[in-house]
Amino acid sequence: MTQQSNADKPLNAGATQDYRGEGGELHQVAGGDVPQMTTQGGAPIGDDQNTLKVGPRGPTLIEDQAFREKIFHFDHERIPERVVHARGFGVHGVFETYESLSDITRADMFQRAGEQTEMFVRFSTVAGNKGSADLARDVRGFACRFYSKEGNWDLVGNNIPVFFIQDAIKFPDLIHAAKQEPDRGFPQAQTAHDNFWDFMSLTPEAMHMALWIMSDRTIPRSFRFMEGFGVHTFRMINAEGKSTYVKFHWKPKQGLQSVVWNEALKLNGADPDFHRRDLWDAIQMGDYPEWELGLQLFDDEFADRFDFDVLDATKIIPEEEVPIRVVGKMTLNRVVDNFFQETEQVAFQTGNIVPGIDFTNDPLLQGRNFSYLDTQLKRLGGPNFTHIPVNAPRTEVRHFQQDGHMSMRNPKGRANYEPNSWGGAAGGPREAPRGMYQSFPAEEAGQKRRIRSETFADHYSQARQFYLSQTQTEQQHIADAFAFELSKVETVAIRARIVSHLLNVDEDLAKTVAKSLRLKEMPAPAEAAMPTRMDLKTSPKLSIILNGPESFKGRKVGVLVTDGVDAALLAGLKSAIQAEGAMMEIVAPMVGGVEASDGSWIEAKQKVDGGPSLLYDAVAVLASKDGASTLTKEATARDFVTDAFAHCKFIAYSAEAMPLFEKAGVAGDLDEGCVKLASAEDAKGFIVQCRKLRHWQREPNVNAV
Ligand code: HDE
Repeated sequence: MTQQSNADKPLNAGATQDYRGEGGELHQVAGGDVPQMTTQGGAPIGDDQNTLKVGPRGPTLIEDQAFREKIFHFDHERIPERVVHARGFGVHGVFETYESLSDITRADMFQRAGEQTEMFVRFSTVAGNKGSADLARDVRGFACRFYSKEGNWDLVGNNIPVFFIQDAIKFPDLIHAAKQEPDRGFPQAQTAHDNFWDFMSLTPEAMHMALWIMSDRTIPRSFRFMEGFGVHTFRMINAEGKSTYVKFHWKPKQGLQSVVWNEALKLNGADPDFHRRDLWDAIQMGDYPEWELGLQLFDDEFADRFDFDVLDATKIIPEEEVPIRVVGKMTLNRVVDNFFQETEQVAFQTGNIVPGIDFTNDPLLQGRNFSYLDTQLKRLGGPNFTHIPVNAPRTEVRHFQQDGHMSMRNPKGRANYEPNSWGGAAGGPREAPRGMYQSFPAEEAGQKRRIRSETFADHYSQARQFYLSQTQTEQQHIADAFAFELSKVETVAIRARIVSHLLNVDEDLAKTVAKSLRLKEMPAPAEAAMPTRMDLKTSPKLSIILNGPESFKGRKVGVLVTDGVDAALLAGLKSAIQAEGAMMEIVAPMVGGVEASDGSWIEAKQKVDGGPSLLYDAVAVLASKDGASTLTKEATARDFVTDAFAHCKFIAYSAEAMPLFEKAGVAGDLDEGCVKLASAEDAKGFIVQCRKLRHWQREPNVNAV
C-alpha cells in the first residue's frame, strides 16, 4: 500500500501535529505559527522522511529535486579550514573609547569619549586542526574586528607579544614544522615532536618566543584571563599627518591566570571544549569579560635609542620603559547565532585598517598583509566574502567592483566604471579627498636586496629578560615544559641543540633542562649572531602570577557532595562563593543529585566521573560519613582529590570527607591550602584564600621529578 503524503494533511492552528505514517515513521506537520519547511527554491515540503519512489519498494526517482538538493547541499557543507588558527571561537562585543585621542590619531572611533564601536572577536589555537582540543600548549590567536564608522579595522593579534620569526618568508616553514609531520599525519595540536624543535633549534631568532611558549602563557585557564597583543609596531596618524608609533595591548580586567601542564593534558580529555564552553557560559550568564585597550606610544627619537629595532616582531618594549596608556574598554557580550555563519566565515585581514592607523615596515607585518586577503579567497571560495554579514562593514560600501561568485550587492544603475559622464546618482560614487585614507608619506630608499637588518641580530637578551622576570614557580614551569617537549623529541642531537641555545639565555635554566633530560654531556653554547648578551632590567609585567586578579570573581568551585551532605554547610559555601562573584558547580555520584541532611534535594551538574576537579579553580568535598565511605571505592572520586592536590588548588572539606583523602593518599600532606569547613564563616575564609588562585607553595612537594 502506498504511504500517505503529509501534503494531504490539513495545517491545523497551534503547535505541530505529529502522526505516524503507515511505515511507523513519525511525521510532524507544520501548523498555525510553526513555519513550514521549504526547498531552497521556496517550494513547500510535505514529506521530509521518504524519497520519491516507484512503489513502496521501488527505485528512487532522480527527479526528486527535494532529495537531491538536500544531499547536494550536505555534500558541500565543508569549506577548507584555516591553514593556521583553524580551531577558534568567536563572539560579539563592543568597544568604548575612554577619551579623545585626536592629538594622536584621526581614527574616527578614537575621536569622542564614550563612543561605542561594535566588535567581533575570535580566539583560537594555532597549530591544531579544527577538531583539536582547547588546552593544547599553543599560542592563542586574539583577532579583533572593530566595525568603525570609517570602515573595518582588524587588529589580528595573539596572546603573546612576540613572534617566532622576523621575516614573513619563514612562516610556511615554521607552520609546516609545528603541525603534524607530513609522512605520518601526527602529532595533532602539539609542538612536542622532532620537526618543530628541529626548526626551532636551527632558528635562533625564535628563542625569545621559545621562552614565551614554554611558559604558562600557552596554557591559559580561560580566554577571559589572557592578555592580547598587536605584536607589531603600527603607526597612528593624526589630522595634521603626524605619525606616532604604537604597540597595542589588551589587558583583561579579570586578571591573568593559567592552568598547570598536567592539568592541561587531562583537561583535553575531560573537556576538549574547555575554553569555548567557559566563554560561552560566562556570556550566557551575563558575566561579560572585559579588556582594556592599552597603547604604548613612542616617537622616532625613542625608536632610535631603544636597544632593539621596533620593526623586529621578536622583541617587546617593556611596559616599564614605555608605559601603557589605557584608552578604552572592550566588553564581550553576545555569543554568535550560528557558529559557521560567523566564527567560521569571519575573514580577518591585517590589511583592514582605517584612516588614522597605518603599517610600519615590520617585514612580518608586510608579509601578513598579502597573506590574509589571499587566504580568504581559498577559504571562502570567491572575492565576495565581504558581503557575508560578519565581514561586511557597518558603513555603506560604494565602488564599481562587481560580479564574481555569490555576489550579493552589485552596483546599481547604469554606471559600473568611472570616470563616466552620467552625473548625479546615475553616475555612481566618486572619489573625494574628504576623509580619504592617506598612507604616511615615509621616505623610503635603499638597495633592492634579500637582507636582514643587523639591528635584528640579538636573539637572547630579551629571552633572558623574560625568564628572569618570572617568579620562581613560573621559572620551574618553563624548565618543566622544555623538558616535557624535548622528551618527546626522539633525536638526542635536537634536544642538545635547544639546550645549547638555553645556555645563551640562562645557564641555570639550561642546566635544569639538561638534568631533567639526563643529557650525558652539556653541549657548548650555540654560536650567537651577536656575541654580547645584555642584562636587561626585569619586567614584573611579564609574569602571570604577579598579574593575577584581585578577587576570585568569574572562577568556579566544584563541590563534590553525597547523600546526607550537611545542608547548612553547603548553603554557607554557596553564599560565600556567590558573594565573591564566583560560580559553584555540584558534582555527585549520580547526576540526578543527592538528598541533603535536612531532606532537601540538591541538583547536580556533573556525575563524578564526568566532573573531575580539572574543571574547577578550587574544590570542596562535602560528604556525609556514609557518602565518604562509598567515595573511597570510586577511583574517579579519589582522582578528584589527588588531581586537585597535585594541581595546587585550594581544597575545602568537611570532617566526614576525611576517609576519601586518606584513601587518596593525601591526608598526611594536607597544607594551609586545604581548609576544613565547619561553618559558614570557614567558607568565607576559604574563598578569600582562593583569591590567590593556587597554593604554589605546595608545588615542590608534588612535583619532585
Ligand atoms: Fe597569522 N594567519 N600569519 N599571525 N593569524 C592567519 O589567515 C600569517 C601572525 C593570526 O581568527 C591566516 O584568515 C603569516 C602573527 C591570528 O580568523 C593566514 C604570518 C600574528 C589568526 C595567516 C602570520 C598572527 C591568523 C590563516 C607571518 C599575531 C586567526 C587564516 C608573516 C600578531 C584569525 C586566516 C582568525 C590567521 C598568515 C603571523 C595572528 C594564513 C603569513 C605575527 C589571530 O593568512
